[in-house]
Amino acid sequence: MRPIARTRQLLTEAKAIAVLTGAGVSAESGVPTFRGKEGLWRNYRAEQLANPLAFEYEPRIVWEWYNWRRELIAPLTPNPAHKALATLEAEKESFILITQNIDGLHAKAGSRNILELHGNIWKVRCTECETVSDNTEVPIGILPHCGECNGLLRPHVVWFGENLETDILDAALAAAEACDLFVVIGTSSIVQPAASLAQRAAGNGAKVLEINLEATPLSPSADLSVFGKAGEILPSAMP
Ligand code: BV8
Ligand code: ZN
Repeated sequence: MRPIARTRQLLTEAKAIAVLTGAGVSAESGVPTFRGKEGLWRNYRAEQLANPLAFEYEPRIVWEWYNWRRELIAPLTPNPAHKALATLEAEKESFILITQNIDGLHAKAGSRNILELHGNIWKVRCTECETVSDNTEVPIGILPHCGECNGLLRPHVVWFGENLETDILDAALAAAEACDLFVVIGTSSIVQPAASLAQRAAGNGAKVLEINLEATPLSPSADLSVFGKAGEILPSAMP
């Protein structure tokens, strides 16, 4: 059976769907991916800036990077892949969207049941009193401070070497175990623990469907890998 028809069959037959998305699902909206050539900023790699030590020693550079990303992302809109996932959620009795992305485009597209594994670029957290608040300023002041205690604010995202929020990770693990179809879209399946969710689902009897521009370490074990643009494949494979 042709890959798109097989994809449609899997999405139709599944009772409980869990989806994991990565930067590739926002690529067609204009958001640069991490490991693509445009993933560089002033010759830094994401791993060099998205880490607590960089923020401790160079908070100004880290905030400049996030500011650059906020200014780039603010005018962007959801693409057909985001919209197809919001439609699928409305149609399926059980659906959960787990995303590694921090751009907020899934919510903008109308998705509701979302787990943001790595946080959200439009939220900030006080490094002193831990208060989390929405902050959609574009541009944001380079060293923003807390209105409550004047502590230095940081992006409310998970950096390399930092643990994910326990309740969010637990919910993602539970979703992977409970689903009968786990769909992995637009991720290089390298970053842990997100990259282990598909195996967790397969270990509990779920089928694994991958939609990605290129092969990844997940591809050999997936039940089906469909290679191409998520914004083209998903809308054409809707139930
Ligand atoms: C943790 C938020 C426990 C910030 C991100 C050594 C020391 C310390 C840690 C580690 C270590 N070795 C391993 C680790 C663990 C580490 C890790 O996994 N490292 C990797 C690099 C090996 N993980 C962690 O540190 C995690 N925490 O493990 O805690 C711990 C504690 C202490 C010490 C050890 C362990 C925290 C990970 C979260 C990091 N934060 N982002 C920010 O965004 O600023 S990760 C970042 O990568 C983004 O969230 C991104 O989503 C994520 C994954 O990248 P992808 O989404 O997959 O993007 P990528 O560009 O890679 O791929 C895009 C794909 O899409 C490509 O395949 C492309 O072909 C495809 N594509 C492109 N266009 C399209 C498309 N597909 C379809 N359609 C298209 N149009
Ligand atoms: Zn504070």
